[in-house]
Amino acid sequence: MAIFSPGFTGRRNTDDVKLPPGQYLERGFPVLTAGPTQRIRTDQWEFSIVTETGEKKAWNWQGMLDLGPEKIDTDIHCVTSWSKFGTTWKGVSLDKFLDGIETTADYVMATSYGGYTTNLPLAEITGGKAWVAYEFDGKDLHAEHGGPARLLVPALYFWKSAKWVTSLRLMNGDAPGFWEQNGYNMHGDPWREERYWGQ
Ligand SMILES: Nc1nc2c(c(=O)[nH]1)N[C@H]1C(S)=C(S)[C@@H](COP(=O)(O)O)O[C@H]1N2
Ligand SMILES: [Mo]
Repeated sequence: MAIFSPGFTGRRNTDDVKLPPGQYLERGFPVLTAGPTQRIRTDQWEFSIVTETGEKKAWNWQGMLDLGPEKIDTDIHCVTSWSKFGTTWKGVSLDKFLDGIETTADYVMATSYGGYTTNLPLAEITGGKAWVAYEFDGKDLHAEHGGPARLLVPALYFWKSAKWVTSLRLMNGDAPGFWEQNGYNMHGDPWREERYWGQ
């Protein structure tokens, strides 16, 4: 049963419905990077998955494209409180990279060119929920935003979407990445407002 207080007039507009708690709507696309922008040429780019037993499977740029890209239309949410609606991307689902890889892991550590790391539950990046994205808004992804390719995990705060991603390491058990060692939440679900340690 719903309880309404006197004077309750409902939501102000549809934006509120799509905004996680504590977030505001951003029209621009802020750049947030710890450290320098990485500049990686697609002919030198590599993406790999390393299993918990040390087996490595790697793709070059063309190998990534050959897996079959798709278009993604999604909202994104940064822990610094901005959200952006209806962003459009092109990328390859992590399901396609993980297909055929034998693992009992339940977490992954994403690692980027430049050394940035972030940890994610495997369950949050499988089942059509995460991509290696290389186009934004119909154009090649700018280096500032993680081009030539970045992780895109829109169901979690955007620090989990590692820019210039180059590998996923499968792990039995969780371990903190860069921001997770510095006060950010191990999980980072914006709808549960998991911003920092202890939330
Ligand atoms: N490699 C790398 N990836 C990163 C970061 C970073 O500093 N280095 N910052 C994260 C954070 S905190 C955010 S909010 C988003 C910002 O992405 P944007 O600059 O494209 O908005 O990238 C995430 N991925
Ligand atoms: Mo962020």
